[in-house]
Amino acid sequence: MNAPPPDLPAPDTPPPYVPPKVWQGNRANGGRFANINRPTAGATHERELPQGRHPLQLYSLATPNGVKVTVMLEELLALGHAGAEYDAWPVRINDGEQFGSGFVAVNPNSKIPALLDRSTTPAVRVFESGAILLYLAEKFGGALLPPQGDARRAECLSWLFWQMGAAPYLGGGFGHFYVYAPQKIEYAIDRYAMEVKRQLDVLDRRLATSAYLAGDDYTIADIAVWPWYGALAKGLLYDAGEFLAVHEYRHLQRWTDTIAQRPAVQRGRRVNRTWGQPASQLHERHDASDFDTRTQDKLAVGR
Ligand SMILES: N[C@@H](CCC(=O)N[C@@H](CS)C(=O)NCC(=O)O)C(=O)O
Repeated sequence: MNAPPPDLPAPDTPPPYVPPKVWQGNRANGGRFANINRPTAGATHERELPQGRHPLQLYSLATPNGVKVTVMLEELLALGHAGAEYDAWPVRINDGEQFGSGFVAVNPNSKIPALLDRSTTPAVRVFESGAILLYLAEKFGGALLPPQGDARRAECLSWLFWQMGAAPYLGGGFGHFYVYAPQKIEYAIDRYAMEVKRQLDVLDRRLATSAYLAGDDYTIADIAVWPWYGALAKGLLYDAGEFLAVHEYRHLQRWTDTIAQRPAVQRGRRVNRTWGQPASQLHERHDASDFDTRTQDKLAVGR
């Protein structure tokens, strides 16, 4: 068979996309989250949020962004801050629950996690996981945050904000094009794989000279970075461990393993988790005893 002449595209090459003058959107683009993605903000339906008995109400899901906050709350409780007791409610983002009026009132950006602190009047809403970590650290006497005026605080906040800026390249960039996009686009996968490898190297070099990101102590910077880059380092995100050769980042591996052993981390990972092993799923958390009695495996026995 003759090869096509060099100036014609191969038969299975889609025609090049020419953007129109004004973007219209194409809801049937086949992407994984096409049913919840939309170009406008605000509520799509009326729905009140549930409220429990504790001052802190968390509306979340056990994605990397959600896990940051449940780990933080479990760490605060482990440090003896009884005021950090919380009710955690799952928000099923694949079903569009983040667009309910109650949720939008707590987070106008319609993304988990969102926190409502009812210990003050009026109640305080906090959204964006980094802001929630900082809010909780300050609320509980500077827990897991180096003191004001100490150079380690600047280092901690630098890594905290690094995570906020970096992770969208990992999730929205690499993860999206490597796993979720309807077609594998070499240009996009290459671009974001390169950036994610660079980020892994940034972390690895820092952790070669420092036990934790801000120095000798575990802080909110580690709590923010671990759910994303620790999971990636263990091949748990996007099934991309081999593709990104994550085993090469050995200081990152050491840090990831150390943090994974913390009991508060092991508890926090299970809160608002609605997939995976039944024993790893605690859909709602209202009390410390729920870890022993209300995971999905335990509830199944009682049914
Ligand atoms: N920068 C935000 C990102 C939050 C975020 O992207 N949350 C995702 C889940 S991990 C979400 O709620 N997605 C639902 C949507 O985009 O509609 C944060 O750190 O809190």
